[in-house]
This record gives sequence, structure tokens and C-alpha cells, in this order.
Amino acid sequence: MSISMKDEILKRILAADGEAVSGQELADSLGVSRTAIWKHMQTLQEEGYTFETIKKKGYVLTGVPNSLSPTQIELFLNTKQFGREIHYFDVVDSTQTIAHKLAQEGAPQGTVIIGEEQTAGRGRMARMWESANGTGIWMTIIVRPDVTPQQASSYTLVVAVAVTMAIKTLYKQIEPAIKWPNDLLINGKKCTGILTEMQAEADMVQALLVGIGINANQVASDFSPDIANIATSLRLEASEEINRAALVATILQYLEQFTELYVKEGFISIKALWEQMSCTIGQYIEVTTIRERFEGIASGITEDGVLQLTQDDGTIRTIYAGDIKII
Ligand code: BTX
Repeated sequence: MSISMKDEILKRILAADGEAVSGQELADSLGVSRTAIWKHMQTLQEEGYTFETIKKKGYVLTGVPNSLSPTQIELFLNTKQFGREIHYFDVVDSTQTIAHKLAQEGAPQGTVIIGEEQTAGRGRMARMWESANGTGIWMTIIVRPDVTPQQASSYTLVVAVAVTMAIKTLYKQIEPAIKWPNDLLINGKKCTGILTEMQAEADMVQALLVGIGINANQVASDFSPDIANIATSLRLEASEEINRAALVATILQYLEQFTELYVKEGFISIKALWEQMSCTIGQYIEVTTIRERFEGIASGITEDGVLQLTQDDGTIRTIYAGDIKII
């Protein structure tokens, strides 16, 4: 059985978006017998797709397999470079570790590393990132933008915009808000974290390793007590099962698009979108950096993606990195 024929059938059924697709029409338009179509449908069911067969009308897709295999993602992928090479694992320590190694070995821009489960998923400053099996999206994308290491520090904001756009596009009922610099919140709880690491020489970025962790299909009891009060999942907020493969493909598409813009025109080309999606600007916040702690109003973001804080005495401080708490 040819894989491409099976994928073509699946693509058409997916494109019908809940409408029935007739087996006879599939057979006619693809130039094969009804029996051949039926056999392909059997294989798809073995892979985890579920269909309802409606008499005289055809097949309706009722469920997709819960997998982020490259085949699943490619079905939805519409990019030139991003996601065209996918390394997919059942269990990894951290997709960041694998990405570092692949980047050093010369992996091209857009290479994606995905693990269904991470045993040592990490956040910033060696914090842990809970990455249970099969429920979330745990992936790292290797990006090689032609920018200086200094400029690259605003790339995390670009990633946050791309992920927010993708979530909003597929799940119109939810609207994540970006909490500077690297979290997406829904109703005040964290659904996504971003970790950008860098391989660089003095004045040149070799690679950015963009780690994205998204809570997709967890239910409340899936979170450990440590994060149960601060974490949420897209499924909990959207009240529907999340098609993780479609979401990954949509993220890659936005990220490719925004990365091109960012390399050509800098952060300023994405600044307005970021401001629209941010829940940070205008808030009274407490900032913790490695060295100190202070507070004030998050008064804006600069053209370079640096956060500006206006303190009570009117002095303006610029913040390049740190954690913030809205108080
Ligand atoms: P962060 O340092 O901003 O956030 C880490 C904090 O978030 C933890 O201390 C904990 O309180 C909370 N947390 C941990 N796990 C979760 C979760 N699943 N949902 C919500 N909150 C949680 C954020 O760092 C950056 C995370 C990047 C994760 C990706 S996954 C793919 C890639 N591989 C890898 O090891 N990390 C990245």
C-alpha cells in the first residue's frame, strides 16, 4: 500500500473539516477502487484515527491519534524550512540537550526535536519543567538567524508572539496573554514556557535553541502538587481535545514567517503585535534579577525588545532579563 495514497486520503478527510467525504468520490478522484480506499481507511484506523461512517454520505473524521510523529505533523505543515527535519523521540532527558548536539553537528535552520516525554525538562536558571508523557508539546527548534548575540535576546518575544498567534488561530475561544519575557498565561495561569539558549561567537549567533513547552491535553489532576495552582492546559481552557500535531505545524508556520521579518527588520516589526498580546505593560510589577529586586510600572517595551520600568520616583530602568510578578 502506498503511503502517499493513504496520506492523500487523510488530507482530504481532514480538509473536509467535519463534513462527510464519500468513499466513491475518493475512489474516482484518486483513480483507485473502493476496496483500495476501504483498505487505506482500515490502516488509518489501526494508526489511531477514528471515523464515523454515514450511510450514503461517507466518512467523517471523529478522532486523530495522540502522537507527534513527523508523519502527523507533516500532514498540517505548510512551511519552507521550519519542521522539514524532525527528530522524534518517545522519551528524552531534555530536547534542549539533543538540540545543542545537533546544532553543533550543523543541523539546518528549522530542525525540530520533539519528545513525547522529558525526564529532565528544564526552564530558565535550572528550574524544572514538568513534561509528562503524551500530554504536552515538548520541542526545541534550531534557528540560525543572521543577527548579533545582543540582538538575539529579543527573539524569545518573537517566539511568544508566534505561539500565541498559532493558539488563537486554532482555538478561537481562548486568548493567551504574554507575560514578559517567556510565559503565556490563560486566565492568569501558565500554559506555555519558552526557553531560548544560544550558541554564539563574539559577534555572531551560530544557533538559537528555542525550547517551547506547551501544556496541551492535561486535565487538572495531571499536574503535580508543585504546579497545580499555577499551571493550566489548552484543553482545560478551550474545553476541547487539542490536536497537538496541527498546533506544532501552525506554530512552525508563524515562527518561520516572524523569523524572516525579525531578521530583515528587527524586533520593531513585531513590537505592535507583542504589545497587543502582552499582559505586562501598564501593570505594577516586582522584578527579580540575579542581583536585585525592585518594583514599578511596566511602562513599555523598546524597539529592541527591552522592558522599561518606571519606578515610583520617576526614574526609568531598562530590564534585559529577570522574573516579574504582577503585584
Ligand atoms: P521558567 O523558568 O520561566 O519556568 C519554570 C517554572 O514554571 C518552574 O519553576 C515551575 O514553577 C513552573 N512549571 C514547571 N513545569 C510547568 C508546566 N508544565 N506548566 C506550567 N508551569 C510549569 C519556562 O521556564 C521555560 C520552559 C521551557 C520548556 C521547554 S519544553 C522543551 C524544551 N526542553 C526543555 O528541557 N525545556 C524546553
